[in-house]
Amino acid sequence: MNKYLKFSKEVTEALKNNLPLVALESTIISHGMPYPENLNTALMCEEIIRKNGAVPATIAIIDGMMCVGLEKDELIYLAKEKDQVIKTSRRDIPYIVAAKLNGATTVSATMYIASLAKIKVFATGGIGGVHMGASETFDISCDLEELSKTNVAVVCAGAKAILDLPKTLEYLETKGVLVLGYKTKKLPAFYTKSSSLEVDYQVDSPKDIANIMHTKWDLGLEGGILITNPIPDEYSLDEKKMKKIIDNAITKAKENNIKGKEITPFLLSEIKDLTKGESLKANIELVYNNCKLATLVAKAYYSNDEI
Ligand code: PSU
Ligand code: MN
Repeated sequence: MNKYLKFSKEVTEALKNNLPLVALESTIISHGMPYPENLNTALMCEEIIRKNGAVPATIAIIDGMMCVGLEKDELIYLAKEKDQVIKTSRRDIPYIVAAKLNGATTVSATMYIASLAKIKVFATGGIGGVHMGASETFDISCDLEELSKTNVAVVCAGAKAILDLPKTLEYLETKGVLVLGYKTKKLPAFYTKSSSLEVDYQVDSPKDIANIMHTKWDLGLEGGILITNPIPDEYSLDEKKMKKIIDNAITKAKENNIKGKEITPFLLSEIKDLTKGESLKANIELVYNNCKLATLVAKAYYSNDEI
């Protein structure tokens, strides 16, 4: 057992009894949403997973331990003390662990830690990707690299519309990452349920997704699978209106010289203000929707395992 890993009681029990687990990230708690919505969302995500028959494993680094499954006081800490919690991607892990610091894990770090714990399914909001202007800035999220090498299926609502979506899809293709659309052929764009871009394949049931996962890893094809799940119709925001707002937020980020890991949290918070909280509501709902699908996929994957 990895000496830097720590499992919660609930996750320990689940691993012992071979129950389906769903990983959750923590950057979305500390750096993706304001308090108290972040805490309520984190708790509700766990509840949705339990209610639908799997066990939630929220992942973060606390006092240098890579925690798989968090206690309520740890969630409260991540939600409230965001200034003391470092946004942690793959490259940050050794520093945060060695210095015994606290880290909220992004998609890349969460995938990596989930894979150490043998968790195969992970629910999030949107993955990081190729940023607008990347040909100049080189800003490409390491989430995409992680997807190419770590064996975890990630359920998301597509890539955030703050990103360059065509380039993000091209990058995923280069890296051999399979992109599936749940009940859709169009790539969902986070706040909006679709975009003009197409995913590789449409899949219509959790069982089909689980079969593809088993097949990929049985074949020895390393890496993750991206399952894109559109935001439910009733919460989907208007594409044209969002484009304007996102453009304004990106302009403001440039004017303020926001760079590197600060960009995504800055844009999310700007967009929330510009939409008077509408984007936050959409963000919360799409995460819930992803938790539900991830749970069904985890159940299908584990039941297939036993055959
Ligand atoms: N999706 C959200 N909210 C978030 C993020 C994604 O709805 O806060 C976070 C994820 O943790 C993702 C990270 O891995 O943003 C990407 O950051 P960057 O663009 O700096 O790689
Ligand atoms: Mn970046």
